[in-house]
Amino acid sequence: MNKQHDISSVLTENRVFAPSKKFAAKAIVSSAKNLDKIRKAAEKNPVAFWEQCAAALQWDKKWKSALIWNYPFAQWFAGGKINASVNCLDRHLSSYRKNKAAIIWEGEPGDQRTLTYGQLHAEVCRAANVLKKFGIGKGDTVAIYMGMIPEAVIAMLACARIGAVHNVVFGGFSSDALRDRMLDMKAKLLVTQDGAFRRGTSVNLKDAADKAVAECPDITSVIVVRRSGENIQMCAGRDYWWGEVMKSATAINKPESLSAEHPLFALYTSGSTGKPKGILHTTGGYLTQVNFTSRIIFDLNDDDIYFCTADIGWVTGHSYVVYGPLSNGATVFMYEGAPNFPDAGRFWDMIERHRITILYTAPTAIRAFMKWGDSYVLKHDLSSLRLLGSVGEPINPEAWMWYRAVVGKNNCPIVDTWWQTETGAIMIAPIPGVVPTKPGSGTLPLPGIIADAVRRDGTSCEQNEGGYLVIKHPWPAMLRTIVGDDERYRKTYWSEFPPNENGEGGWYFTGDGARRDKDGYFWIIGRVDDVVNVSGHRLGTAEIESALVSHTTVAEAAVITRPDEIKGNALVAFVTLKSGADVPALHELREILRNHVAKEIGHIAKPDEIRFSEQLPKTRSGKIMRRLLREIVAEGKTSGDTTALEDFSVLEKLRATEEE
Ligand code: 7RM
Repeated sequence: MNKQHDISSVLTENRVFAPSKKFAAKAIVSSAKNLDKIRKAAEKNPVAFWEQCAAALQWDKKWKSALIWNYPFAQWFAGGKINASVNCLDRHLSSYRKNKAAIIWEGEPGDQRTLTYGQLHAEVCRAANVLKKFGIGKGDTVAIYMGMIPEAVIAMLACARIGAVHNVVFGGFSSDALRDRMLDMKAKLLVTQDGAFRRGTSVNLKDAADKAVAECPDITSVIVVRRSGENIQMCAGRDYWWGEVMKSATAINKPESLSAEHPLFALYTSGSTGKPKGILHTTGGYLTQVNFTSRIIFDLNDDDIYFCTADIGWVTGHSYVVYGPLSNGATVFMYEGAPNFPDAGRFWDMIERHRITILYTAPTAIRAFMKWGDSYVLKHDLSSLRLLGSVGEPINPEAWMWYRAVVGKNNCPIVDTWWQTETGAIMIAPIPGVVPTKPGSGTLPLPGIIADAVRRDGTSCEQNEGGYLVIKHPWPAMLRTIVGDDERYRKTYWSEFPPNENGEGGWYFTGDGARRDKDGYFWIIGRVDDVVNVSGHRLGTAEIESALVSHTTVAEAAVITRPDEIKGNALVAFVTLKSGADVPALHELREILRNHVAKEIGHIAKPDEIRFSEQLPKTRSGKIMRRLLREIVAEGKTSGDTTALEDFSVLEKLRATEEE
C-alpha cells in the first residue's frame, strides 16, 4: 500500500464571506439549523433524501424502488413513469405561469423573442408531431447541431416528449465531430440551421451538416431552421425547412409516459485519449437532481430572470438552461452570440436591459472580462443582480474577488458549482442563503452527495492533504454508462477504487484532485493529469496558476511541465496579460512574477520559464487545453488531436512564445 501523500496543496485562502442578512432572509433555504438536520439525515440515508426531491416532480406513476444498485450500474426510481417535457411545460399551464415568460431570447444582431410557457408548450407539441411524422419514435436518436436559438430548446423538449434520445453536438464542432457522434449513436434525424451568428458574422452549419450526413447512412431526414438567411443547399427528399413542416403540424400532442430509466440524452465529452465518450443520461433521476439543484443553489423564484451563459452543446446548457430551470417554471434568458459583440459590454448591457437577477457563467469568461477592463462593467446598471454562479474550472481567488466586487458590488453570493458531464447535475456548491463562501472553493457537497478526497489506497486524506476526489454513493443524475461501451464505463470511472472483500469502496472516480480544509470545504486542484511533480513535490497546476493570476498584470495563466534533469520536471507558465495593465519590460516582469509565486506559494512552485502569449488554447467550453501546451513545449508543435480546440490560430501564436 502506498501511504505517500499524493498531492501537496500549498495555496491557502483565508477569506470567508457569509451570506448577507438581506439575501438570507428571502432565500428558499434560510435556516442553517434545518439544513444541518437535512444534511445529517441525508448522509445516513441518501436514497430517502432523493426520494423527497423526486416527489417535487410530476410522475405518471410512482416508482417501486428508489435505487437498484448493481455496481457499477444504477437504476433510480425504477417502476416510475414520467415525462421530462411534461415537467418542464405542461405542469406550468394550469397556473399563471401559462402566460409567464419561459424563454426571453436575444439574438446577436439584437433581435428579440419571448416565449411564454403556453407558447413554448405549443411549439414543442408541434415539433413532437413533426418528429413523429418523420418516423421518429421512442428510443430513436435525434442529433441536434445548432446555435443558441429557441428552436434548439424546442427540439430537445420535443425529443423528450416522444421518448426520442437527443444528442446535441456543439455548433462550433467540425463536420467530422458531428459525423462521429451521429454514427456512434445511429442517429436517424438531424435538426440543424442554415447559419448561426457569432461575432458579427454567420457560421454556416448546414454545409458542415451536409458533409457529415453524407457519411451517415442512418440519417434519413434533416430539418433546417432558417436563422441567418444565407444561401445553402437543400437536398430534395431529405432536407426540410423547419418553418414549413411546423406550419402543418398541430399543437396538440399526447406525451409518452416513459419509465424513469428511459434514456433522455447522450452527450459526448472528450477523454484524455481515444475517441470521445457518449455519456448517457436517463429521465427520472436526472430530472430529480437538476430540478432540486436549480431551485436550491440558484435560489430560483418566480420573479427571477435567470441567465446561464452556457451553450446547449455543453452539459451546463442541458441541465441549467433547459431541464433544471424550466422544470422549476423559471424565466430563462438565452443569448445567441459572443460576449464581446458588438463590444465587451454585451453581457452587462443585456443584464441592465432585461433586469437579469441571476448570472451563471464560467471562470474563463470572468477572466476575459477582467482582461477587457472594468469600464465595460461599470458603465451599466447591474443593480438587478442578486446571485452569481461559476462553473467549468477552478475559479482563481483573484477572479472570484473581482466577480464579487465589480459585477456583484459585494452584494451577491457567489455559488461556485463543481460537477461534470458525467454527474449530470451539480454535486458540490454552497447553498447561498446559508453556507459562507470562500474564494475558490465549491464549499460542501449537497445533501445526498457523499464525496471525499482520498489517497491511492482509499483512505481519507487528512485536513488540507490533496487527494483524489471520489463520490462514495450513487446519485440520481449520474451517468448510466458510456454509449455502447459498458466496459469503458467500468474502466474509466470505477476501476480506481473497486470494492474490497468487505464490500467497502466501489467508488466513482471523478478524475479530479481535491483537498478539504478545516471546515470540510472542498478545493478542487484540477484534473489529476494536471498534477505535476517538481523535485518530488506534487503540485496542482491550478494553485500555481491562481498565484500568477493574483498579480495585477496577469489575466490568465496555464502551467505545465517539461522534463528537467535535476528536478524531474520544470515548470513552464503560459501567461496572458491584462489589457491596459502597466507592464514593465518582459524580462523584468518574468522575474517579478517568479518572485510573486514564490511569495504566494513558495520557492518550489516558482516557474522555471514564463512565456507570454495573447491567448491560451481552450476547449469550446473554456477549459484550458494543457496537453497542447505540453506538446508545444516538448516538440515545438502539436501532434495530438485538436478537434476540441476553440481557435486554431492560437497554436500558431503559441509556437512563437519561447523565452528569448
Ligand atoms: C459542468 C462541467 C468537468 C470538469 C470537472 C472539473 C472541472 C467543473 C468546476 C470544475 C473546479 C468547479 N462539466 N470543473 N466545475 N473545477 N471548480 N466549480 O464543467 O464535464 O465539461 O467538465 O470541469 O475538472 O471534472 S465538464
